[in-house]
Amino acid sequence: MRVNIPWRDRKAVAQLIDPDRAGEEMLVTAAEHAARAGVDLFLVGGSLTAVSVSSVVRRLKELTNIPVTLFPGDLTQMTEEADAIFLLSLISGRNPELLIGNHVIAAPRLRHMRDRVIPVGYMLIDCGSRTSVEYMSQTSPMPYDKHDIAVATALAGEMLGMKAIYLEGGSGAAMPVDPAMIRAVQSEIRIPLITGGGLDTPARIEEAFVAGADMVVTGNGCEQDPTLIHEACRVRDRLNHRTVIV
Ligand code: 1GP
Repeated sequence: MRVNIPWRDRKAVAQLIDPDRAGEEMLVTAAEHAARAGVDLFLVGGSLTAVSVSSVVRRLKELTNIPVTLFPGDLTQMTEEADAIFLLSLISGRNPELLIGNHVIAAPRLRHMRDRVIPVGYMLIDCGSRTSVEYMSQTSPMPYDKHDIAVATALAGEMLGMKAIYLEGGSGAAMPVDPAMIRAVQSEIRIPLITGGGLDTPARIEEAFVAGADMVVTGNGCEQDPTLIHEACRVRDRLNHRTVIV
């Protein structure tokens, strides 16, 4: 099954499942809500996992028809069970392992699923709290208000062949990526723009979409309040169906 990244004519909602918090009850609840809400995509992955990502992906696929994309925090999270895999290059950082080293190690295993690999330029933005991604990647996040650096980095990612740019505030971020940064990046790149981290209210999700995000990712917020995913999908639908009367 091929997963299309939503392009700029249609906004999408992705729900992040942290494998370490994905017990049976949580997965059943998340799957039920996501299916009813009309979630476009599950992302599965985390900065550090102690459980089998394969079994989480398999269970989600048993429970719903929603496509599951891997969002691997490290090489141990690679599995062929997923419909697609975000091959993340941490282009905001200067850790060579996360720019090419891990990709070389993963490539022989990914060779058989290369049609399902989506290269993503992953940019970590400082959103007010020290995040697991920052520590685990041993990279500095990009300053919150340096929009010009974000634009230049995203453009470089696009020119290097990335199929999407992900502006990441970090899971549980105090505040989401600045909508002004989303707007600045979106207006310059031609590939889809994904953002996540701290999108835990419908208002924050709407702001990210309106600023130009093609796909929003929400994780913690849905774990704490399963109704958030319904609100997120309603915001998406309203914006997707909005017609401009001239
Ligand atoms: C993290 O962007 C995702 O990679 C989701 O973040 O858990 O804060 O929603 P939250």
